[in-house]
Amino acid sequence: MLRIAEFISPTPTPVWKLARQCGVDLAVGGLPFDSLEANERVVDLAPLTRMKQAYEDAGFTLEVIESRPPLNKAKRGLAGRDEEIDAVCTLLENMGKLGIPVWCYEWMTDFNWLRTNLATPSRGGSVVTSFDANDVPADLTSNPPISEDELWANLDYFLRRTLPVAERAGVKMSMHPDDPPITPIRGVSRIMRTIPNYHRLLEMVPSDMNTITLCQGNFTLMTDDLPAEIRRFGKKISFVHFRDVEGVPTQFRETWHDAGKTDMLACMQAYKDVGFDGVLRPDHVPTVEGDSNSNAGYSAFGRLYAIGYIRGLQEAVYGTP
Ligand SMILES: [Mn+2]
Repeated sequence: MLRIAEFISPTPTPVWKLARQCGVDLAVGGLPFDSLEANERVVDLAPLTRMKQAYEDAGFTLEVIESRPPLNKAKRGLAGRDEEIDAVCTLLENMGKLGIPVWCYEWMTDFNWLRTNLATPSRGGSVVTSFDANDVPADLTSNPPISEDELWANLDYFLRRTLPVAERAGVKMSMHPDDPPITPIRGVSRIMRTIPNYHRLLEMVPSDMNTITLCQGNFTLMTDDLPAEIRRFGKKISFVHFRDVEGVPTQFRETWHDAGKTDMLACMQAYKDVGFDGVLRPDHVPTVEGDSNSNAGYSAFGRLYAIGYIRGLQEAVYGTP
């Protein structure tokens, strides 16, 4: 069954109450970077246990961890990558012990999601994030270029070490797409940016734990028929980011959930048709009147509209509970 979750940061914010007030009691969590005691790492069992307990004390079940320990050496194939991969293996083992079923990771080297404007005007004076390839800073990274072939080889190496651990732990590794889905950016190649590349990921190391995060904002820039692609990926989808955009991969802006290029109702129907069994969370939201844009895409009030809109789609497709 599709279930609605929210991103709940490990350190309490007003969203901890707002989400519950909207009827959301499933958390997509981070890692306990801000609550470590001496000699602890974020992948260790004790801080993960405390984090999970804090979510539960607030009424949330922790369904997904959507944060990563350092992985750039692994992505670049540098000395020290085995230590980074060992840390991921420890994380997966501990998630298994704690019954947290999905780890959302990504293969974006050097920098994560990238926008060139964090306050682009949207409906009624709200603001959204946007990207224009012409505006990417020249000094985005000081690292040398890296090729797509290298990224594939390093990903293969990573998956062959981690997926057997994930299988023993019963934790699904869920690959989030590159955002924006273009390559290269200032010499840094990106590979998780097309639908054929995603099928290559799934085929290179076959495993029930080798799964994907269907982040609609990125996937809808890879196709004009997202519902059809959702049906093709089917059971390989373990986690959904629900959001929308308008534009093309090199030049786009995010939109309100009801105002982008994608047929969101048809997507919801596709998840039902493939028997998606996992959590879906609103991804980036507009920043609205009276709210802060200091964490663009993750403002509190914008999520209320998103949750309500998604709940409506869910009831339209799945029926009222
Ligand atoms: Mn996403």
